[in-house]
Amino acid sequence: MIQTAICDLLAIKYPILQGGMAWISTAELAAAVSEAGGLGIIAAGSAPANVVRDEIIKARQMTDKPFGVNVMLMSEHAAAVMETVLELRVPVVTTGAGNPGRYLQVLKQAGIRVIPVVNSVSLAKRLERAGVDAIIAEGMESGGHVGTESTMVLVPQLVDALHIPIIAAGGIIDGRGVAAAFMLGAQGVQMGTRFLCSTECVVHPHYKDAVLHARDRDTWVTGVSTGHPVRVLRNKLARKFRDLEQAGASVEELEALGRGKLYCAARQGDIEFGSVMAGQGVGLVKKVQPASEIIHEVVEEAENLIQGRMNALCPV
Ligand code: TUI
Repeated sequence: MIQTAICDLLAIKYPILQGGMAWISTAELAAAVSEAGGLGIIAAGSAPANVVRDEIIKARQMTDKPFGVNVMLMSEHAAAVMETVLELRVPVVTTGAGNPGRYLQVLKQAGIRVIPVVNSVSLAKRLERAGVDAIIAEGMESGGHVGTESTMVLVPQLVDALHIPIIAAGGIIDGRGVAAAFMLGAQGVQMGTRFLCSTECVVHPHYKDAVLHARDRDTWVTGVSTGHPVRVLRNKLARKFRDLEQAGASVEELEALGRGKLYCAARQGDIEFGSVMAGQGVGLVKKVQPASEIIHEVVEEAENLIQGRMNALCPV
């Protein structure tokens, strides 16, 4: 059984977290993942607090297992969303796209587990000192807002530098990725892209099709010049963004081009002019299947690999 300190910390069966993807990770997906023994996560994204509140209430009607909320700190509603998770006593908060330092004390006092997503050792060390429960180490293979270090090098450096558990994210699609993350010292994994193609995921069917048809080199990172690099599937919007960036467009112009585009792709199904955020592992996603099947498949494969691969490679 792949059971680690993360299972005890979060009161879950398997150390598998589902990534909080804005406009995509709703109560339906989070509840399905939590029901299957992982940690489902509702993404607040840029939604107002009352929308997040409704999702939390809905998830509670669908599962009695623990789930989390991901707070996107760049959102203008981040502070109000934090108030909501405190009031509703959501057991786990993950944060992204910023430093959650100013919310830590009040979340911890309420008994909420706080797990920030980071992509550098220095910020992780500061957050450990400030009292976070674990760290999600997100490599640049991830979809959406990304850093520059890959999972392969980020995870072991964080494992060496910190004492709290590290959860690996970025490029993990199947049991091989989970087993590899454990070999790097991670005590859990977070997967986003694989869950895009779960039955319960409410993302538009065109988005799921785009993920299913994507191959190894089909993601690009756009927006490096704006200071907010984002990994997306290559499409007409990505090309336009790249051309404008190469032509030296201003940050304002580029940000205006990107605004609202994730919603266009995720909810309206515009996969040519919308922002189809997805990780580099898209080529490994082969079918739409229930979240519980994904979790059980991934866990079984990882367990078999961890037990058997070395015997197969080095028979005595
Ligand atoms: O947050 C993410 N991924 C995201 S958020 C998102 S919504 C969005 N939509 C349009 C444009 C931009 C974003 C889509 N994908 N991942 C977690 C993550 N957090 N990655 C990187 C960070 C991060 C960055 C800076 C964490 C902390 C940080 O701190 C800087 C500081 O203040 O020290």
